[in-house]
This record gives sequence, structure tokens and C-alpha cells, in this order.
Amino acid sequence: MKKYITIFVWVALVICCSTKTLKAQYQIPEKLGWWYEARFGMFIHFGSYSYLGHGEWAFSIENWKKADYQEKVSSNFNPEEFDANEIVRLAKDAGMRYIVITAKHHEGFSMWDTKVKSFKDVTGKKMYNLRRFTTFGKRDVLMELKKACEANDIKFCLYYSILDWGHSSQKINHIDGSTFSSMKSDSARTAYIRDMKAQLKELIKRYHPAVLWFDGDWTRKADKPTPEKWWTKEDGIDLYNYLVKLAPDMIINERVARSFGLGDFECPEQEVPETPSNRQWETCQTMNKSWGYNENDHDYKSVKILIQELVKVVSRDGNYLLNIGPKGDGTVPVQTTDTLQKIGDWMKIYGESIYGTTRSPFKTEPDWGFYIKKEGKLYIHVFSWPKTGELTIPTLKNDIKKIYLMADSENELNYTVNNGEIKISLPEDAPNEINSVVVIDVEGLPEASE
Ligand code: FHN
Repeated sequence: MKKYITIFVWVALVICCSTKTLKAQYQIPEKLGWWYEARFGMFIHFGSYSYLGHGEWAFSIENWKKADYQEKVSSNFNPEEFDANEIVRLAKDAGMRYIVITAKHHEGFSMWDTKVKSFKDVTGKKMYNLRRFTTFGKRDVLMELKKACEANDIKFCLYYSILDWGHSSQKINHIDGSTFSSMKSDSARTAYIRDMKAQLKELIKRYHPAVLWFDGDWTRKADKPTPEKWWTKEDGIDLYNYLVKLAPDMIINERVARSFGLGDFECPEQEVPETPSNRQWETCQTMNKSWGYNENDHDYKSVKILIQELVKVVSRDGNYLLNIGPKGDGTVPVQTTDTLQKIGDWMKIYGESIYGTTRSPFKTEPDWGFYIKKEGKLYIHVFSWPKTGELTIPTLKNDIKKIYLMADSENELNYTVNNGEIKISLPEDAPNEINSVVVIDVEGLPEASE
């Protein structure tokens, strides 16, 4: 008998530990409140690489010499058709509530009129930025976008690359791909970090970004900097502390030095973590395969894939940052605007099942969709509509008030509650071919029965 009890206990332990155990719901720091509720944002990769139209890594992948790239690509960048109001309208209509735009990407071209002297072109004679290095003139595209965001209740945020292939302190590292840039010397490193902080202070004082989104922090756990591994965890901690002194309410991602638990949120990229994290997170995704405009990349993901990925991310308690790559003239590719329009069509009906929500209350995920919850509501996102006319979900501890289709809230659906299951009778046809939402109105925050 004892043997059977032992086996039973062992089996029970295996089963309970084999489901995706939810980590305890974490506390959201107050300054992240708006960000956590927003759930859905627009990423914009826009820089002199947009003029070339081969993506934002062209300088590296095409092995450009710095002088050639700056003369043939950057100096010709002329985004005269850039229309901040149109871009913000696209974001708003798509249901996006914040915008992160590249202020400086890896090639080091600054999108604003930086006064930090070391950010010059390869000759050392001209400042390497949109205002001073091109014929574009006096317009400040970051300020234009900031103003358009403010006029439309969208949060304005900036991306900044820590590594900088254009800066005299570094050279691009094709060999040791693990770090992508090599630092000339220890004194060059100290000077670069000083000047990078000066640039960041400029960005904060001028644009007051709601989020500073760092990238290009590739490093191993190098405790002592080396020419190839010149950015360390300590540097990341120091950078974070420097920034929060300048702007205490500004949100900063973990890529001040990733994988050390730094920053205010984790940012996996082009993937959805299998299990919820132990702190807030955001994943970023391209619409095609490129971040910066790539004239040869027509491989756009379907609207269905993007909407269903947004839902999956939110069901696992993440934010979704979907990217656009405007062309060199500043216009947005037609496939991008078309995709945003279609996402917006879905969000106009179902957006409330995304905004201000949190992860699924259940330990496991069904194979036909995802659960998302908020106070008083369980949103059942059904990707594959049941042919049986009935949807079965686990019971909740909460009292059920009513069950209905989000797209038809006037007509209540019949349901039964038995043996740990809620069975909901559904109409034959799905209200939405990509993702229909069934809503259960409950008392309080939805809680799984077990
Ligand atoms: O190298 C960058 C890349 O160009 C792009 O900016 C993405 C988006 O976050 N981040 C890095 C690749 O992981």
C-alpha cells in the first residue's frame, strides 16, 4: 500500500510541476502604470540607412567603409516627406498607445542636432547628424513626432544604440561577432561613455521621452572591460542610475546591459516567451523581416499572425512593440499602412480586451486561443471557432454575471457549470475570422478554480 501512495504522490508532483506554473503576479512600479496598461506600441526604425533601403545593418552587412557610407548614404538622406501627423494617425488608428523612434542607431547617425562635439563624421570636420550633415535643413523630425504624439495622447519614446560604429572611439567588429564594436583604448572608452551620457542628457532635456529604449549593449559578463567587451554590467547600472536622476519618471528597458535584471522591463525580441516572466516585459516584432526600410523585403507577416501574436503576448502579460520602417523620403510603405489599417479594424471592436488587461488566470493555455483578464472581465480569445457550437473552459472561483460575444454584447449566451467546466453555447459562425472574443462578466478579478 505504502508503495502505491508513494507512486501516487510522485505522479501528482510531476503533473502539477509539468504545467506552465504562473509566477506570482508581480507588482508594477507606479511609473510603469501607463506603459503596462497601454500593452501595444509602435517601433520606428528611421535613419540615414532608410535612404539606402537595405535595412539598418547595411553598413555592417555590406562592409561599407565609414567614409563611403557617410558620403554616399548619410549625406543624401533627405526625409522631406516625413509627416509626423500621418505617422501618429496610423499608430493611433491601429490602436497603438506609444511610439519608440530611433534617435541614434548602430551606425551613429544622430537624428537630432546634437552639440556633443565628438559625434562627428569620419573626417572630424562635420557633426554627423541630420541637421548638420545633410541638406535636409532645420526641421527637427523628432520634435515633430513628439508634438504629434502629444496632440494625440500617444507617449513619445526614444531608441538609442550604446555601440556606435560611426564614433571615433570605436570600429566595427566583423570578426568577433559577439560584441560588434571594438573600443580603441581605455581612455577612448571613458571619453565615449562621458559623451554618450551628454547626448542622452540632450535627448532627455529636449524631448522628455517617456521611455528610453537602449540597444547595442552586446557584452558578455565582462566584469573588467576589454577592447572587444568594453561595456559591462557596472556600466549598465551606472547608466541607469545616471538617467533616473535626470528623469525619475522615465522608463528604461533592460538593455542598459541585458540579462542582468537591470532596467524597468525585459525585452525579448521577435519571440514570445513560453512562460510569463517574473517581471513586466515587452517583445518587439517586425512586420516583414526588416527593422529599417528594406526595398527588397516584401515578406510581410499576415494581419492574422500579428493580431494573434499581440493576443498571445498580452495573455502572457507582455507588451507588444510592432515596428515600421519608413522609406528614406519619410513616407511609410503601402504594405505597412495597409497592415496597420487592418489591425486597427480589429482593435476598434476588440481593443478593450487588450488595454489595461493582465495575464490569463489559468495555469495552462487551450489550443484554440488565449485568455486575458481584467477587473470584472474574462476575455476568451477564440482563434479556432468550435464546430460543435460549444466552448468548454475551466471554472472560475468568481460568480458569473453574464456571458456574451464582445461583438454582440446585447445577446447573452447560454452556459452550464459542471464538474469543473463552463460549457458555453456559441453561434455557428465566428464573429471574426482572425480572433473572436467571448466575454464572461464576473465579480472581481477572474480567478481560476484551481
Ligand atoms: O541590431 C538591432 C537591430 O538593428 C534592431 O534595432 C533590433 C530591434 O530591437 N535590435 C537589435 C537586434 O537585436
